[in-house]
Amino acid sequence: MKVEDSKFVKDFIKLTYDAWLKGWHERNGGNLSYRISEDEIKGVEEELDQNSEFISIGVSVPNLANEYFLVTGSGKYMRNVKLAPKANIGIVKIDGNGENYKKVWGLLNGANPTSEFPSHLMSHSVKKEITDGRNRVIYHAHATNLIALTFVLPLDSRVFTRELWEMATECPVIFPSGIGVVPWMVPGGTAIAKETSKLMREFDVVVWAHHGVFAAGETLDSAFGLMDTVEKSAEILVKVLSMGGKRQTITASDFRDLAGAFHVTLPEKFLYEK
Ligand code: 2HA
Ligand code: ZN
Repeated sequence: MKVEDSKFVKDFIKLTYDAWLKGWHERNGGNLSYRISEDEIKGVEEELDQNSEFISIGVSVPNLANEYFLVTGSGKYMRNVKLAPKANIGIVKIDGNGENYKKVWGLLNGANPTSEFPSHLMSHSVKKEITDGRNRVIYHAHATNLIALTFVLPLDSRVFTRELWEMATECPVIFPSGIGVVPWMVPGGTAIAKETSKLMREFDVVVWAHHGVFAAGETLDSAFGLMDTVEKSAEILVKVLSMGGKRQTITASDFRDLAGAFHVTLPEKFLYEK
């Protein structure tokens, strides 16, 4: 099968365009990676070029050895992926040590994987380990309202989680483990990759202060849906704060009732009395 005809590539492209329409991907902002399954890669094997050079990743991810990833290109625009997939996204293969990658499809004209590839791969590494391989997607967006909140709320996971849970009843059910927060750091490097992947042990959503958000998911739909839910909740909070703040809200004891009814575990550290 042609790479561009396979379902995982079509689903990946759909996410990039939906996300552009959301307004989260100005210029080359944001990036996406998908860990391809063995069956999916077998289906497109004939179109892969295994002869390219290995390039250093900059981080070590031994449990991703020999895995294939579909990834957006560095400097590429989400809005252009749909128009010219082969120039804007590509498939890379990790080497047997988890320290180098090579391009096997796409990323035409010398393009490289996203500048945030270290953060993507270190987060994939953690998520693969703790979900028994079920997690396949890491998605970074410049979600407007979440970024705005990082200028106003304390940069504390307990506060972000609790405030965003309060903004829509379904939130604690969609992200019961809460939201991690990384203080401002230089993007694109290994330090922010380490910090993000550490938080990915506990959370599926990690906010980068004054920059954006990382979301993890088993499918492209679930990662996008998670980003969409968290950003919607942030939008409501921005509106509420702009209207002078809450007059009433969902209480800690309401959340305990919700947890019982929906069979989710909500960590008590987020249900503090205010
Ligand atoms: O891809 O979003 O964080 C550009 C970025 C860097
Ligand atoms: Zn970014």
